[in-house]
Amino acid sequence: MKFYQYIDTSVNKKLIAYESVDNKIYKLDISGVDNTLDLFDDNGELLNIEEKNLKLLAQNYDEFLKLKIKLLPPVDSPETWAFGVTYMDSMKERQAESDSPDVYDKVYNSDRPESFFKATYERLVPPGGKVGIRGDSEWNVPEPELTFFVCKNKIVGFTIGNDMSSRSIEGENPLYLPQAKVYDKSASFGPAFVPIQSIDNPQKLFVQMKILRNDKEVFSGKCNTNQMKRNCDYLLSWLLRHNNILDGTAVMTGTGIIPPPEFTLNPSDKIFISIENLGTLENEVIIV
Ligand code: DO4
Ligand code: MG
Repeated sequence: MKFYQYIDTSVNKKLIAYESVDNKIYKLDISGVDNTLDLFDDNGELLNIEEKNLKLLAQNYDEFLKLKIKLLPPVDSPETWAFGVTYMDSMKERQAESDSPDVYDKVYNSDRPESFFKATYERLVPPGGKVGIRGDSEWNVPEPELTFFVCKNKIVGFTIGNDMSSRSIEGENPLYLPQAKVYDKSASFGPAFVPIQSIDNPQKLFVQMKILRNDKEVFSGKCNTNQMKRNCDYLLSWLLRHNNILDGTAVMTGTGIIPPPEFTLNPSDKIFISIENLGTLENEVIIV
């Protein structure tokens, strides 16, 4: 089961689509449900979807994309937060790029994880939209990350996140992290909201990223969320400490795929991030 948010461009209306287990896509019509957050009751439990609420739109996701629609972020997340250095490979790569390698080793081995604020809703790039690389950064990468959603302080579902990052700015000085991570068009997630009930084990999901330049593959890499040092529940428990988390908040859980040091993104590159059972998030790159 998956949910999408989209604009029907023929009537300029925001709507919700529901993908059933047999991959058919339906328009969801429930009175009082205007966005995916309305699907949750006061305890953060998902409403029952009944056949009478569904109208067939497309036989599958590819057909859905061919309709007169524009995808939106699958949840109206008021805030997006992110964790870092949750995979051994991420720790090693940051050490290699930095003049201060010890901070990464320390955070990887501490109880307290690294978390940072990534984006407000207005700053999010929708699925299929253009993500940014900074005009003042020479070394830029996408970071493919399992992303969870929080409602009533618990994890209610998952999606695919792209934590766009400047390696040169962070590498120059770890205190520049907010500039390396938070700038125009630096965050995207989607395409679907997948309720937690539809995911057997979030700590055992295959993650893949490929990057195309002029239709040729210039990078491909993979990892599995079972390589995360800290699981999603652990990350959430730290995020909630002394910190009021709003319903619908999205949380990126760190990258396990890092392109080699000689790789940097170019404008017009196309990024494809796939996570098992969650779909594929596509973004093109522009300079901001
Ligand atoms: O320390 C930098 C942030 C790391 C990060 O975003 C990641 O590991 O995904
Ligand atoms: Mg990251």
